[in-house]
Amino acid sequence: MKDASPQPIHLTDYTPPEYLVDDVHLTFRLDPTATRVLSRIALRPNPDAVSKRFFLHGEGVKAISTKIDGKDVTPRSVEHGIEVDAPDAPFVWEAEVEIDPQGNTALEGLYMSNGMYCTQCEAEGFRKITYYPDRPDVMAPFTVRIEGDAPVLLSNGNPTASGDGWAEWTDPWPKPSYLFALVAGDLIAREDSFTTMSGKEVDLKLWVRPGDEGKTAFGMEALKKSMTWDEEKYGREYDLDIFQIVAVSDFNMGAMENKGLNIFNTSAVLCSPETSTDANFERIEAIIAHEYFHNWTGNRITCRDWFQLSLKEGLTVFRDQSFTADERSASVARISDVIALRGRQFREDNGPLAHQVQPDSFVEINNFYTATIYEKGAEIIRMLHTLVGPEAYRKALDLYFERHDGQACTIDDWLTVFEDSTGRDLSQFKRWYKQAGTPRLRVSENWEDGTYQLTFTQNTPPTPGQDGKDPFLIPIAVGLLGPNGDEVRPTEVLEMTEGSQTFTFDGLPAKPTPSILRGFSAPVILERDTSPEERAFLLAHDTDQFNKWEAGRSLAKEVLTGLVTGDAAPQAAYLDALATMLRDDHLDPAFRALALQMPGEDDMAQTLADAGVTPDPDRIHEAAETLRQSRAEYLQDSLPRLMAEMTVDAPFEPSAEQSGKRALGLQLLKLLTRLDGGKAAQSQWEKADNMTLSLGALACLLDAGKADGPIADFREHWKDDALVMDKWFMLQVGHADPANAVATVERLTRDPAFTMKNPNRFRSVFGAFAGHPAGFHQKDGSGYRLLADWLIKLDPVNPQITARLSGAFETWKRYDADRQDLIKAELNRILATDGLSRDTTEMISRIRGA
Ligand code: 0A1
Ligand code: ZN
Repeated sequence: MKDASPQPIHLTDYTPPEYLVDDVHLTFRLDPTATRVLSRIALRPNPDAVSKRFFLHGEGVKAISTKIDGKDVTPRSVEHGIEVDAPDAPFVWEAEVEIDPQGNTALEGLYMSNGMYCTQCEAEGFRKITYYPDRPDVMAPFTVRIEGDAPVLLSNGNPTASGDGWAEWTDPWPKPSYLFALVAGDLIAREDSFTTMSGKEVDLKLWVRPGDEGKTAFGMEALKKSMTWDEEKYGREYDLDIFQIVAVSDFNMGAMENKGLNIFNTSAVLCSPETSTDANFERIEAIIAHEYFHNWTGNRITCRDWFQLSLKEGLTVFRDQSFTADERSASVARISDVIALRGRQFREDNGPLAHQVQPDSFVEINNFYTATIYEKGAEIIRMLHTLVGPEAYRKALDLYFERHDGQACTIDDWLTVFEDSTGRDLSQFKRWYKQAGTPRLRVSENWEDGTYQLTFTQNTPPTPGQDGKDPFLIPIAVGLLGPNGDEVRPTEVLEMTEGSQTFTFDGLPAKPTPSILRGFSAPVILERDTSPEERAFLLAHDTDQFNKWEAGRSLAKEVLTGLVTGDAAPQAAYLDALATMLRDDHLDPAFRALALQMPGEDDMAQTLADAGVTPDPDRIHEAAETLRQSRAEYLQDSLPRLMAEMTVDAPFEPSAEQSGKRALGLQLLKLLTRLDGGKAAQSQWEKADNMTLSLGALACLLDAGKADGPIADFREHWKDDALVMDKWFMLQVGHADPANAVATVERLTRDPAFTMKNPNRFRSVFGAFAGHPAGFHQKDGSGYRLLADWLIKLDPVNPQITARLSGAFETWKRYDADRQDLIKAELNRILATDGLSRDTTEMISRIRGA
């Protein structure tokens, strides 16, 4: 519902809860349109409270009865809930309310997906289930009784009793309401077990809809690996008798870490070689790890309030990234993480949605599940890890768990733990949480009489509401290479604390070539005037895999910039360096695949904008096409041999090794398609026995304009598999010729399999459209109009997804005045929509600016 002017909430307004909860009993009498929720909650006044007001959140719930200590009471309706006169002593609150799961299309609270009941309570969904102090600093043990005719009835914790048509679950660990979960439906489980480090047996169950059992094996293995890893690397043991995962088709996000009962978007857990790509497998493994790791970083220690969101998310992303690095190739994982960081977080930090990792205020918390909170938050933890070193990091984490187990904490608590355990003063480091924007780090060098100096200057551009910024503490990992390519100084971490600072290296026989910001040791933009020869040298010799890749990437961007701004043909030196790298069979194929991957068109648009050039999406697209063609022609002779080397003969495994070969093989196939018009792709399409290779071949056939038959066959073959159909939609949008992109999207929205109600399906079309800059940024504004039309239609159905996808417009200030006018008109049209949700109102207003 439209709030006239949604009011922000401020971090500084935090006050402790007036009442604490000792115990929660819930009974659910399930019914698709009229579920009854009975609650019995034991409360007591909080001695630390500053007021005595008894307030309970509650939104869209119909009260049937409300009682205090057994006596009827009449609550007063206030914003977001109710107020009641309550004793200044412990008491029991009881309520019976009615809710409508079927009518809940926002997928927040209790809703129905594919005939099953499920919940999503983070951040503020519990208040749509019943009256409750729905804030993360109120933690309580829950007992839940579910009554319903579904064969499977689940909630958090351990099963404590059941009978015909009912089941009871008890979660002994005090938790905030956002971690509550309930699932009921016709489900079947893959079952397994895990013995923890202290010898306790834990039942593991992965619940799916009948028919999906064949897609659960990998997820279960990933879960067991995650449990082992958390014991080995962080000393964290699981703490209930059972751990369950449920796959749900309609879900706004990837997954949710509800205590003992994680709920997953089907796309984030279900996979099989026939239906899923290597990238799907890798993402699933990471998400399962992420949600499992939340059991300690999020659940046992949670957030005091939502301004502390990155306390659990940044840390848990860092943990899942470390897990992936350990399970797969560390350097490949790091490069992939940085590509994602730049693509999403740098983009956010550069535009109207830039915000602090710890914001000072927000309107709708759902709009703050962002790349900044998650990915930049993880970068901050990584810098801390770099600065203190792995042993001190582990000691600090031990102290964190010991000191704060069972508490709802702040980012300050976290930093204090590090200060206490390492003796370091982290007050300057804290600026990473409080200052938004991506620092630009300029570097210059000086070589004189055997002394080498690097001078760094940092500068962070203004972001909305924050003009001047103080210098950050930046860990800069540097190594030096000698003229023959040998490493003359191994990696050393320089700690930059000033706005401008010089570091000196003595005793070098010759002027070295620096390798700066190794491993991407800080989330900054490094600016350095350097020659293509030097970058080619680093691409050939750097021992740091990240910087080796980075050298190739910056060369490619330079070539693209030349093509966009001046028609300069790609230099042979660049192509030669690329070819040498590609043929180097000491290099992991996964690394080579990443090194061959083109810089994204959105990334190029930002790079040009940073250099003061107004980006033209069509020209960028054409430049990328030209570069691809040059690469294909230059590498022509190497392609057959390399492709043969990348063939996997063994049965499909989603391992790092096999997936690396397939990734490089597909990059090569793309090049070959430009030369053979799709012949090789057609043959791969016919032979492929796994989704990675079929989808890769189909993408090439689309590029070659030879996909009509295969697209129809694919649809027919996979029409009953929603996750594969999502790929079918996404691929056609992503590979549409820019001039046809709008028409392609329009056609796909008329496909009978398109629906607005399923977030995965909607995103597969409109997320892909927003991710295709040359298709979206039509000069006549038709792309903007189309997206705005659909956002307006989606908003009343699902405000969260609408708000999230409005981020497609966040880069609008980069573009020319005509495009800006067209976008602004669409932003205004969306904002003028009657009844626009608070989520979308906030996002579009922030994007548009004052
Ligand atoms: N905490 C989950 C992500 C999540 C966040 C919000 C949601 O609804 C608004 C749902 C899930 C995670 O980090 O995985
Ligand atoms: Zn998370």
